[in-house]
Amino acid sequence: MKLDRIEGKPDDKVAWGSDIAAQMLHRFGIPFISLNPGASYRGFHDSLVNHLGNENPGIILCLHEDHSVAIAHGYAKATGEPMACVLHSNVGLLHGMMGLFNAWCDRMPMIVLGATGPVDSEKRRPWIDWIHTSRDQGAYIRSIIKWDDQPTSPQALVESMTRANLATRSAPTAPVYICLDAGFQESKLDKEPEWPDMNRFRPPAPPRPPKDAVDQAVALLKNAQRPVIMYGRGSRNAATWQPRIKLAEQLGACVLTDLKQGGVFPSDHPAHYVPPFNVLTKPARTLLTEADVILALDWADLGGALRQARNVGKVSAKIISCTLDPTLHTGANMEYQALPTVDVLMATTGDPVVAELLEALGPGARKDPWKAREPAKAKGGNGVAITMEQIASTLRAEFNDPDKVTFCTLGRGWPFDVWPIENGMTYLGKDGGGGLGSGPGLSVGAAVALHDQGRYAISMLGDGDFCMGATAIWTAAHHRIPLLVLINNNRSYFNDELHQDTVARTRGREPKNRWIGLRLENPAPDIAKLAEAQGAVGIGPVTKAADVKPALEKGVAILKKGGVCVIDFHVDPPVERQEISALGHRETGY
Ligand SMILES: Cc1ncc(C[n+]2csc(CCOP(=O)(O)OP(=O)(O)O)c2C)c(N)n1
Ligand SMILES: [Mg+2]
Repeated sequence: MKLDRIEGKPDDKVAWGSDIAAQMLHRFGIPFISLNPGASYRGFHDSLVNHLGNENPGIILCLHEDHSVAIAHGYAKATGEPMACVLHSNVGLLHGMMGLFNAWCDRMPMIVLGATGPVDSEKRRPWIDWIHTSRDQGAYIRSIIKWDDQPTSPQALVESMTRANLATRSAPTAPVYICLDAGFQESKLDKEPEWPDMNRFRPPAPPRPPKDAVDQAVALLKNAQRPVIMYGRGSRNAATWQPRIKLAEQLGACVLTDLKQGGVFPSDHPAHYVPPFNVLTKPARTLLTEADVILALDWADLGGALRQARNVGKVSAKIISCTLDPTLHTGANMEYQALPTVDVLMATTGDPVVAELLEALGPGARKDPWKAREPAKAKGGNGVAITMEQIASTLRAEFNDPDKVTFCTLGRGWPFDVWPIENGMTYLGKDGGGGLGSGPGLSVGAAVALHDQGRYAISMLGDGDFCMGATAIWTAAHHRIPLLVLINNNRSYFNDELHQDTVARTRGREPKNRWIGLRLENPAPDIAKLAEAQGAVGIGPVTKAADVKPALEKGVAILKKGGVCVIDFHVDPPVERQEISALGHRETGY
C-alpha cells in the first residue's frame, strides 16, 4: 500500500486549531483517514499533511464520500477497530449518509470528522461559505450515529474527541461524528491544550453476564435435548473462535449463523446445520420449531428469526439471548427489529457469554449435534454456462493456503459447501444497512486492513452493486491496495425481478414483464472497462465455463503481486432462483 509523500519536513508545532484534531487522531492510533477534499476543512487537511506529515493517519483519497465511509466501514469489519473519515460540510455529509447508515446498522466503529462554517458569519466568504454552513449539522445524521459534537474551544475539542474515541470503541460500537468549525480550525492557538493520557481513557470491556442469568442459562442448557445456538455478531479474533466450537460440541447443539455478519463458526462443522443465510431457509425455520432451548448470541434480528420460524410451526423452546443493542435504540429507525420473546436476557455481547457459559458448564465430553446437518444439494452445471460453484472451486485451486483468503463481502449465492468459512477472517459479512453501492468501498476498506497481514482480499459483488460504487476501485489502484473483485453479473437488478414477479402474480398480472426497468442490458455496462478506467486490471466479460480458469489464474496472479483486478463473470441466476415466485417470497415472510 502506498500513501502520498510530503515535500520537506512536517511542522510538528501544534499552532492552529485544526492541528489539535489531527493530533488527537494520531494519539488514538488511527492509521488511516479516508476523504474527498473540501474547503470547509482546508485547515484540518493542512494539519493532516503539513503537521502530521500524512502519516498516522495517512490520507486515503476517495472519489465519492460514500466510499470514504464504506472504506472506514470495511476496515472496521476486518479489524474491529475504527478508522477515520472526513465529510466536507453539509454536501459531503449528505453524500456519505448512505454509507453511514450501513455502518450504523452494522454497528461498526468509526470516527467521522465533519466541518461547517465559519460559524462566525463575519468570517464567511460570500455565497459558498454561507450555503455550506448549517445551524446544527449533526442533525442530518443524529439518528444514525452514536454520538456527535461541535466543540468551540481547543480544550473542548480535546475532550470531545476523547469522548468520541471512547464511545465508538465501546460496545455496542457505532460511528461518531465531530463537526469542526471552519473558523476555529483556522484560528491561531495561544498555547497547546492539555493532552489526555490515553491510558486513562480506554474503552471498557463488554460486561460479564450476571451470575444468576448464567446459572439460569446453564440449568436450561444442561437439560436441553435439542439445543440450538444462533451465533450472531462476534469478534474476528482467533481467541474467540475455538470457545464457540467448544460450547456447541459440549452441548451437542445445532448451530445457525447469519450471512449478514462476518463468519463466527466453521460452516463445515457437523454442528453447522445449514449454510449461513440471509433469510432463514426452510430447514433452519423447522429446526427452530424443533428446538427445546435456543441460545441466541447477539443475533441481529432474533425477533424476525422467530417470526420466520413461526411460519412453519410453533416455537416452544426456552429462549436465552444476549445483546447490548437496545442501548442504541431510539425511535428514529426500526433497525432494532421485531421484539423477541426471551426467557433469560443478558445485557452483553456474545463472546463473554460463551466464555462464562463454558466456565460454568465445566469440562464435558464432546457430543454430536442432535440433528445431522442438511446435506448440500448437488448443483452440477451444464459445462457451458458459468456457475458460482465453478468459480469458487477454480478460485480455491489457485491457492496453496486458501485459509489466508478473506472474502471482504459476498453477493448472493456463494457456495459455502465448496468454500467454507474456516476461520474468523474467511468472511467479513454484508453491508449492514442494505444500501447498494457499498460493496466496492467495503472491499477496499477491508483490503486496506489486510494488506500487511499476509491475507488475500477478495470480494464477490453483484453487477448493480459494483456499478453504483465502481469508482472506489480507483482508490485501491491509486494507493496500491491489493484486491481481487469478482462480479456475479446477471445483467440485472435481479433481486427486484423477484419482487416484480411477486407483485404481478399477486395481482393476477403478467410476471413475464418483471424485467422491465430492471435489466442492465443493451448494452450491459462493460465492467472490465469500468475497472480499467480506474487503473485496475479488468478482465471480461467472461461468458463461458471454459474461460473461467484462465481468468482466475490471471486475476489471482495480479492479486498475489499486490495489484488490483476486477473479473466480470456473466453468471445466470440459478434455476431455482429464476423460478422463485410469489410463493417463494411469501414462504419466507418477505
Ligand atoms: C441505495 C439502494 N438503492 C436501491 C436498492 C434496492 N435494491 C436492493 S437489491 C437491488 C439489486 C442489486 O443488484 P445486484 O447488485 O446486481 O444484485 P442481484 O440482485 O442482481 O444479485 C436493488 C436495486 C438498495 N437496496 N439500495
Ligand atoms: Mg445483478
